[in-house]
Amino acid sequence: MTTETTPNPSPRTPQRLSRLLLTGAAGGLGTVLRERLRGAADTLRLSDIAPMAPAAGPHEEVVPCDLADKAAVDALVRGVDAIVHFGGVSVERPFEEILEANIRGTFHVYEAARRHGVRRVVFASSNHVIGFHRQTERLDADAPRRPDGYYGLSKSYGEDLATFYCDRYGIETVSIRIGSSFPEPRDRRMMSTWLSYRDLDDLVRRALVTPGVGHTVVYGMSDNRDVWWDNRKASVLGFAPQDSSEIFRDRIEAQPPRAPDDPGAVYQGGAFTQAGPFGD
Ligand code: NAI
Ligand code: 15L
Repeated sequence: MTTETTPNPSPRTPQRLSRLLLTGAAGGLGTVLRERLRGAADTLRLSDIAPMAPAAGPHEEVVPCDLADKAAVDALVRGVDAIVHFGGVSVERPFEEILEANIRGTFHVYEAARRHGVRRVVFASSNHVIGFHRQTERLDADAPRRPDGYYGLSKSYGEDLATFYCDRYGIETVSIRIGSSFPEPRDRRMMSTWLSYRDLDDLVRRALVTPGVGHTVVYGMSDNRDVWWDNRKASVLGFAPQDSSEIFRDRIEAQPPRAPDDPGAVYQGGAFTQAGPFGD
């Protein structure tokens, strides 16, 4: 169910937003988007539980918030037109940590969106929603999910929240199943999963303004040579990545080869499939 229609279609998202909320703004991708989304809205509201540097500049406001705090998230969302939800635990961790930041946190974001009439969310989902699929498989957005840990499960739940809030309240979401978004790929697996910052920026902007997305799931990857994911079901976004991991191939292939049974060579989610258990 990629592009689900909603019984109560939302009004078109305006091309220029008055106030845009970015959660996770102090993180790796938040820092990138803070810079790149400048100008996408009159005011960018930046939020994180971690300290933000630099402090708010022109057309920015900083609102510290723990996503696990429902009342605080409600106040955070008041007055915004759209939400780019990138905050949360971004790696595999014990369930209790994931529960607070990602599961409760994303629920709080959608509840606040409902209460304050926000019509559009861009959700940082992850390839770890489908991480236990093998690298020999080709997946589109309707492929069965195979989360590779508590983290992947939390992103899968986030996608389900997006579907529910679309069907029930007409809040539209683009869930971006981000592959690996770093300055450059770090290993052979990331040659397939890499998403450049330029392509991430383009995808987030499209996700914010494309009308009629319902709940669309899109894989966040650049135009890499060997990919596992098919984005045709997200064609409404018109996303055509500009970058490719190919320019890094020589450097990556100079790394020692992986054993054939190394999870990084077997599963789409790579080493995440082997994280934990925690606290035994
Ligand atoms: P990151 O870990 O650098 O940033 C996440 C931010 O969320 C951090 O600044 C952290 O302080 C904040 N955060 C954590 N718990 C919080 C809480 N309870 N309340 C408020 N803020 C909280 O991660 P990164 O790489 O910037 O990823 C951003 C988003 O994109 C995450 O949701 C991650 O799961 C997702 N993603 C990233 C990928 C990547 O390749 N970088 C791949 C797939 C998904
Ligand atoms: C993710 O979901 C993580 O947030 C990021 O740190 C990377 O590990 C990425 O997936 C990946 O799979 O490479």
